[in-house]
Amino acid sequence: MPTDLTLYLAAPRGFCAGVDRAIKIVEMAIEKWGAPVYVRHEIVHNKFVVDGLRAKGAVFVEELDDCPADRPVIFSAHGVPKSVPAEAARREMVFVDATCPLVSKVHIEAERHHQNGLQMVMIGHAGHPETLGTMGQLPQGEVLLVETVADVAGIAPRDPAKLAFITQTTLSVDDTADIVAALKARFPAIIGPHKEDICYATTNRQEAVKAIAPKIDALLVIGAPNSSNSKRLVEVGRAAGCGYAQLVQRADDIDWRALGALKAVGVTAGASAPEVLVNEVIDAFRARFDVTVDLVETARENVEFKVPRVLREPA
Ligand code: 0CH
Ligand code: SF4
Repeated sequence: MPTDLTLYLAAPRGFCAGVDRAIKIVEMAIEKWGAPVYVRHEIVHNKFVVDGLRAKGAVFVEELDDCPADRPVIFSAHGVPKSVPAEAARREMVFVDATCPLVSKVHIEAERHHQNGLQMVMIGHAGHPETLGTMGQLPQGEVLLVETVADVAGIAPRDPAKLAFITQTTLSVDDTADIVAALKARFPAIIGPHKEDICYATTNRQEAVKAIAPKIDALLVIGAPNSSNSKRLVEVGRAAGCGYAQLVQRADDIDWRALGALKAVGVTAGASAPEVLVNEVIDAFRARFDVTVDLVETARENVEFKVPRVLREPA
């Protein structure tokens, strides 16, 4: 006789508007120009998505240098340094930028502050493609990176009175608030967005995790190990008191022994994780428990982004 288990399913979870658009861009580019279409970096950080597009004719590379000049190339949702489209134009390549419009908005913010003579502080993760892309909008030395509250004490701006901050879009809302507070304490004149640049999707997914955390014995976040927003959901779950919170790429990754005897489990998915993997995880629980699914919806999303015009026009 299987034991009863309540599975709290967070909503919103999974694909955001930027991911949806980026995947559509690759699919439409293959339809328009035929295979192969090159993609610089994983279009979004999910192996399942990448493998699916590869099967349709996408070729994933890390650098533009790895693409032949006579095939179209797409830039990933995370954004690229300015040097990348510049180089593609120099090589006379056909390129489509799948950078999420909410990441591009941060690029524009950085540019505007720079034109107003301000040096930038970026709150983000070193080496992450979005951080590299956003910092790469401005000349070297114009963007100082901070990852933690402790980093704030270590930066040496040219003129502390002429500073602005920007952030990665997929950070922890609470950790970022602490870093912003530290920046404002050390540099009272610093200018920034109203709160930070964390996007609606990141914010909503974290809120939904906070809502289910008090009800559950364990939290599973479906997402990839290189997915910033997915990893943040695990941290948010732990910070909200969930003793066991794990990132899993799909059902096969679930460590049933570590989960132990459960009465209630929480399931969510990062912005780059497809719903088919959520269903796979739910089915894996159904195979072991008598599951009741309880949807906990903390927000409704209706954001949609159009694909670039070049893909809406006939070939
Ligand atoms: O969360 P990150 O930025 O690592 O990226 P992802 O997992 O591919 O999710 C989509 C977000 C893309 C840029 O904001
Ligand atoms: Fe855009 Fe936010 Fe999705 Fe990133 S997580 S692609 S910024 S909507």
